[in-house]
Amino acid sequence: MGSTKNRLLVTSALPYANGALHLGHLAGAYLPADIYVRYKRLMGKDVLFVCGSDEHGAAITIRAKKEGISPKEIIDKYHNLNKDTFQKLGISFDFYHRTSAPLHHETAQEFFKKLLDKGGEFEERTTDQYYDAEYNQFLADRYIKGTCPHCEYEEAFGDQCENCGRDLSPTELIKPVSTLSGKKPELKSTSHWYFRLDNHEEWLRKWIQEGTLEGQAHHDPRSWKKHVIGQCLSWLDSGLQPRAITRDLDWGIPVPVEGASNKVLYVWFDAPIGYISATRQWGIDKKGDPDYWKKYWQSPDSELVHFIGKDNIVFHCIVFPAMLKAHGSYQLPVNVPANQFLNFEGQKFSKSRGWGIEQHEYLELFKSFPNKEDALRYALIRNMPENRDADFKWDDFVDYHDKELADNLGNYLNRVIVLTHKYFDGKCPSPENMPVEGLRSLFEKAEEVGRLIEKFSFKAAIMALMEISSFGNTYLQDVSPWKIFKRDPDSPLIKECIFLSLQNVAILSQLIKPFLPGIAKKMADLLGLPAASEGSIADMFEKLSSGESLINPGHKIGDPEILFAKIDDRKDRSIMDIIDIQKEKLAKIMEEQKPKQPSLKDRITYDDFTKLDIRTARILSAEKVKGADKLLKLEVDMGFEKRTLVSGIAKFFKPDEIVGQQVLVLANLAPRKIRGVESNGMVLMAENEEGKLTFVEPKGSWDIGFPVN
Ligand code: B3M
Ligand code: ZN
Repeated sequence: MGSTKNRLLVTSALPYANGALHLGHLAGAYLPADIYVRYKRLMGKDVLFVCGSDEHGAAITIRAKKEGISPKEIIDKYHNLNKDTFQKLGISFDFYHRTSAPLHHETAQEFFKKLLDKGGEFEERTTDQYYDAEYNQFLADRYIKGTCPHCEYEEAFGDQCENCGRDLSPTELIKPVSTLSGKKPELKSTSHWYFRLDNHEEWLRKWIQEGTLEGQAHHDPRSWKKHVIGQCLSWLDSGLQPRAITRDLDWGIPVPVEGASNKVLYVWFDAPIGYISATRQWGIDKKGDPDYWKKYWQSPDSELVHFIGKDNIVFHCIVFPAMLKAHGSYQLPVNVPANQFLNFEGQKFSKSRGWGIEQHEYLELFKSFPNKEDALRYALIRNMPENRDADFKWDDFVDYHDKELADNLGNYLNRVIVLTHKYFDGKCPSPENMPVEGLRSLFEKAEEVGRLIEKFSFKAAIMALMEISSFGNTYLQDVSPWKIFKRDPDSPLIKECIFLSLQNVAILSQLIKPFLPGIAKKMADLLGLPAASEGSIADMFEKLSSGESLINPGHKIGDPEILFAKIDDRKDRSIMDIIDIQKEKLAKIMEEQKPKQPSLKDRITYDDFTKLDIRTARILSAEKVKGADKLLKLEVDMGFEKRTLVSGIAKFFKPDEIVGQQVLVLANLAPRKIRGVESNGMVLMAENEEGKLTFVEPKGSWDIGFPVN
């Protein structure tokens, strides 16, 4: 099962150390990676799992400036918080590094130098960039805000509009403003190094589409998720461009070139190299060998897998592989099983709106809940956004725990343990004949869970595992040893049934290890089996495939114990109360968001409505009305004639921006003079709570002069 390579290096996206992580992050890039590495370790593989804090980038400096503290204070705080929280949630990194570490700076600079010295990979370009004269500095894309040219969102950043999600470049923004001084930035020329990504397009396409590299098979492209390949191909189809990999900033890794003072490596150039420096540091600290990392990065005997969220696909599937290939000594990832996003109760996580829950908050809130880590892990795996966005709901969280973990798994385990005590004094009975067929069928079911994990289908894998438990419950019910006992207490059927049931719970106690490590430990204790150890799932498969049992006759198991106390319990509401408070909090936020009940105008009849003659039209030209800062004088084409209208929209639209705009015009409004201009009709606008206006227009391009009924 799985690949034949000896070593496996797994990475999870390096979180920015400027904030806490929420449950969506956990479900996206950390939990799936943890399941995978735990499984691989239990299969006896040499696995290294690295991650760490991404501590550069403009977002960190902006936050520091806003809070009036140093970037160092920010990164220290969040590095420690995130590292500690991951550990509490059982994310089993072998090493959690940070990109502010000296070894990382050195590694990233060496990488840059290597590509620079090689020639042909970089080019220097001089371009005009926004500069804040008051602060004497060039502005990183994130430092510039303005109106998005696509959706008119006024708070768009210079690199991306968070409203419509489109990538932007700062010069595309309408009304750009520096977030430092609040003033309009000026354009000034500066030079930067660009990575010639365009030179890598051809092999990247083959590598992604066919899984080949330099004519050799590299990986099976069918093992990659469709949405990952789709995103990569759409990038490749639109043509790769050289990308600037340096910035004018004072926070980051200095560009290792004489005379390049005040320039640092772009955060997305250095961050993925963070995976390499983490491996280097681990090798030094844990193996005492400064070259140990090469076994994972530079040996064909090792495989690399990156776990990330879908917003990082391009960097991990196109840019970083191109960097690694350009360098020449590195292995490329064999898979990048990116997840989609997790929403929270139907909306995006949003810290500013208080919508969602952060990982450390969850742990704090539920500190009195003994199963909190595994209950959360289960809920997130059960509903993992593997191929499409998913939604976390508190009601599901309770149901998954109570109806699946407690009613199915917990109940099954309890029944088997109780029956073993009842009929065999807590010892595994010895069946008269080895139930070979029964064991084989259990083996097949167990193998299926492993196969699904190998395919990164963690949700299906945990459901297959729960199926094994349901199957066990049904089998117990079908045989009903308690009924047989009444007729014939010495029946060999009872021994066989309890023997097989014990094998089945032993299988479950092994297979659950990668998913719910805390519960796995409790199950192993209850069954008197050793806790997780490297290779123990491989040993299990080995035994099952040769028809051996996992629990041998005579083996003594522990006393029955309730593994999962239900959350939604009528007597003990302690955990349910916490959830209810969370739900109430959300309901309040929803209430505040609702548009306030408008006071509607008096009712009119249909005849009244038909008196309005509303027509489709198009703006031909627009100009400011002298002496009135709110008004624009518009020339509109009504199809059958041209009209002049005066409209109070100057605060929201520049005259030349709206030429060609489709509009609806109330055409039979009596003409009136406004500031000396006769207005002959009215353009219909929608207005929001803050008084912001937007045009109302027919969908798509529409003929003009036609009525709206
Ligand atoms: N820090 C971006 C993110 O959290 C980034 C990932 C870096 S992985 C090399 O979305
Ligand atoms: Zn936008």
